[in-house]
Amino acid sequence: MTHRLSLRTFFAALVAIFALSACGGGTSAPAQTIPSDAGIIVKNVKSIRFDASEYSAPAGDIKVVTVNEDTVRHTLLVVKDGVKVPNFKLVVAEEGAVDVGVINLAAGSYTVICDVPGHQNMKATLTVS
Ligand SMILES: [Cu+2]
Repeated sequence: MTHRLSLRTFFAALVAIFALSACGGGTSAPAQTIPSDAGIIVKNVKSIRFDASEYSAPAGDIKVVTVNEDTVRHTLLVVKDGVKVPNFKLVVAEEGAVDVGVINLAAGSYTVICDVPGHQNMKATLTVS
């Protein structure tokens, strides 16, 4: 009896979720938007590249925003002297997706990469000063 009720609750919740996502303003675009206090904005554009080869930001906590304007999944990692900055990875799974993360960087030269297999050409310089 309890099992049957919880199953019914589950399906009711599922229906509610579908109803909510269907009423999201008439488009299928994700709800996430680009924050106005972004430190750097990296756009993934067609085909399999970043929108710029160089980005820059002031040292300290940097709000990194990645936007997917491509049709495949992309990631964003920051590399210093060949070593990935730990615990920082942004993922934009599909077109229109936005991901945001804060990374604390000292002044220096970094590389922004996407680690999706086959995307090794996605590299840009990040100059922190
Ligand atoms: Cu990529």
